[in-house]
Amino acid sequence: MARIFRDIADAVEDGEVEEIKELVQEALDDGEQPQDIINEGLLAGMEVVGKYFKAGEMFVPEVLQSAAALDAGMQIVKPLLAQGDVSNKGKVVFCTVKGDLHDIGKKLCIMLLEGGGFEVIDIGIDVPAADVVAGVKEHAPDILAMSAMLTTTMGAMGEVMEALRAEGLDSKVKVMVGGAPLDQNFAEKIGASYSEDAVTCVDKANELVS
Ligand code: B12
Repeated sequence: MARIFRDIADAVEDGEVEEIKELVQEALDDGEQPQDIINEGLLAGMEVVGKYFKAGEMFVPEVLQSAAALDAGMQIVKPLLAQGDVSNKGKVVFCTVKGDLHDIGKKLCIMLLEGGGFEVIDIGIDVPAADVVAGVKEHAPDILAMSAMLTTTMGAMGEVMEALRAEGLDSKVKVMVGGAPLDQNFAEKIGASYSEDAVTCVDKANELVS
């Protein structure tokens, strides 16, 4: 791995917000691609954080600091990703479901969807089914995208699907779900589409609007 990517990953791990900004800028000045900076630097660092968190060697405040550093880096590459395609392929309403506060993956998906020409309305984290339905009514999106990172919050996606059916909205909006504990099987069971990461999320969104 290039030195600069390793430095970015280390800075995410250490939650160094200011250092991240300088390093990401340096990488861009050196001609590195935004996608590589995200995957090989920012997310590689977050992966290490995830391992420490799981092992009980890092705690919530430190993980949040790393998340803030990751976000600071993403903000710098974001405008470059959005430059690629200015066409409007469709509208997406995106949320993290009720009970779940994780939003880093959601933000990354949104960045790449916007870069891929979609208009995205982020209705937040910890969003109850009734508010998701209200968001769909208000914005009339082509796609509703939902994220869940906890096995205990996956079920909330099924509740949203039921609420959409009850309101007769299921035939009007395509639903796409994702997040680490999910898989294709789960998505099929609740009647939604699934993709596993931010890159395939854009492919799936393209497929759903075509
Ligand atoms: C950061 C983090 C936190 C932060 C969140 C900060 C934030 N603003 O998001 C904080 C510290 C708040 C946190 C809290 C908790 N967390 Co946490 N957290 C993580 C951690 C370390 C990283 C997640 C992350 O951001 N990854 C980076 C992003 C880019 O990846 P991603 O989220 O997976 O998203 C990608 C894909 O999943 C996909 N995707 C995501 N959403 C969607 C949506 C669609 C539509 C599509 C198509 C794709 C898609 O694309 C994304 C980009 O490629 C993970 C560990 C891990 N390895 O995942 C644990 C983890 C998710 N957390 C966990 C737990 C247990 C908790 C807590 C319960 C801990 C506690 N005891 O308090 C709380 C719960 C709080 C709550 N109610 O939500 C567990 C979940 C276990 C489980 N299976 O249920 C994990 C797996 C850690 C572990 N191994 O124990 N956490």
